[in-house]
Amino acid sequence: MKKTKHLFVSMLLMGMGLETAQADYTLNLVQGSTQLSHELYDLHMLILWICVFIGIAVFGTMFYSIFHHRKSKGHQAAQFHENTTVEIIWTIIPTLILVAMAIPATKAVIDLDHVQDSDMSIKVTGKQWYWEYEYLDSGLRFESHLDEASEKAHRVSSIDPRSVPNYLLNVDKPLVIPVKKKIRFLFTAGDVIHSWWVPDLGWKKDANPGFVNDAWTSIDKPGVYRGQCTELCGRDHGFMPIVVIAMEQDQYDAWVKSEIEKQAKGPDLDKHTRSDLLSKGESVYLRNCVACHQIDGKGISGWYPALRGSAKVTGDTSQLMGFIQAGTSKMPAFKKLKADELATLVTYLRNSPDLGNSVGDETQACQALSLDDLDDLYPDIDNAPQLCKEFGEVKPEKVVSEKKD
Ligand code: HEC
Ligand SMILES: [Cu+2]
Repeated sequence: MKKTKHLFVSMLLMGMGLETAQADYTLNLVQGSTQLSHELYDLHMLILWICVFIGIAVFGTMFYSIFHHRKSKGHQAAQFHENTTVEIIWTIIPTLILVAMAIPATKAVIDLDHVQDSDMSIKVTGKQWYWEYEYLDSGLRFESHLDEASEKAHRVSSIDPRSVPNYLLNVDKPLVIPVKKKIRFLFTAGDVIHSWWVPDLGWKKDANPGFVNDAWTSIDKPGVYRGQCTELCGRDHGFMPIVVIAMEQDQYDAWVKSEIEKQAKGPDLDKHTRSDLLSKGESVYLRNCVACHQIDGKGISGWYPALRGSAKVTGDTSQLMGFIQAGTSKMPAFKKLKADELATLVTYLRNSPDLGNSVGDETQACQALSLDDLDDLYPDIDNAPQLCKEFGEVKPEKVVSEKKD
């Protein structure tokens, strides 16, 4: 009995907690901000009211009959087995209702599928545990990870998640799209099944490895729309939110232009202070490594080795950089890291009190490149090798591939 009481009280508290955590929690479907979401909302309301009407009619008739024709009133039951008229009526009326509901429902399904005549296409790839967006028309491509504040708050118990704005619903780089344009999304995944869901757009779509699903949207008004990966099976889908920013076409064009310039830019080869290197390195670590090696660098026993006190981490820097770029059969390769990211990352790995390492050195971006590679890798940076000569010993990284296959 005591146990039941406890359970009841804790459920009540949980319910109250939910109420405060989700201030904008409502009972009904959200109306959303797109043509499709409005259509789906209207369809939902129509079907709901039909159900309400049927419910009232059926239960009303039933309760009326039970009450007014009760035995104590001396009512005699009517005997009409195999009454053809009644059977025809109760077949035809529900059929008509179903057909009436099927017409708008079919129209909605067809509209959902109508991805043709789009103004632009965006490929969305779900990965463990972030989204990758590729604008097929402009060639823009980037990753969208959980924002740093949420990442830390959910991993460090001393940080109160309630102090983080949009906790677990914020990303470091949102998806930006123009308003009033028909945008076609292509969904796929790089590893496991993910599911892309922004309630305001009215639909959600699975992102499956080896398959491409598509969907479209056209957002009415500028704004920020948030969502989540809603795939259930797997460890960290709850930590790969989605943020869509819709803006006017001219603002969007300016954004694309600046992003493409940023994308084409090589690494930042300037010399940085130690604290700068460490704080940038922490961001790189949180984006790329923390999911496996954990915030304290202790890893997960039996799965992901500890980086705290690891000989590989505290040993030779160029080998460490080579290892990170090459990966192994169990760890992904991080070729995508630019020289400045790699340099700040290894400085962080080797020297961060958070990870419990203190080698006492630092690595500048120039030292994460080999002199010979510089020109090939970054033809757009004038005189890159000259820039890096200043650092004296530039360490060519040895890429020691430990890939077994
Ligand atoms: C998907 C999980 C995963 C991610 C993400 C990941 N690692 Fe690993 N890491 C592993 C696994 C598994 C191993 C063990 C590799 C093996 O034994 O083949 C490993 C091993 C290592 C080692 C060697 C440790 C030792 O003492 O042997 C280092 C160093 C390392 N990872 C650094 C990184 C860095 C830096 C990042 C981020 C850029 C990163 N890892 C991201 C899973 C991961
Ligand atoms: Cu996911």
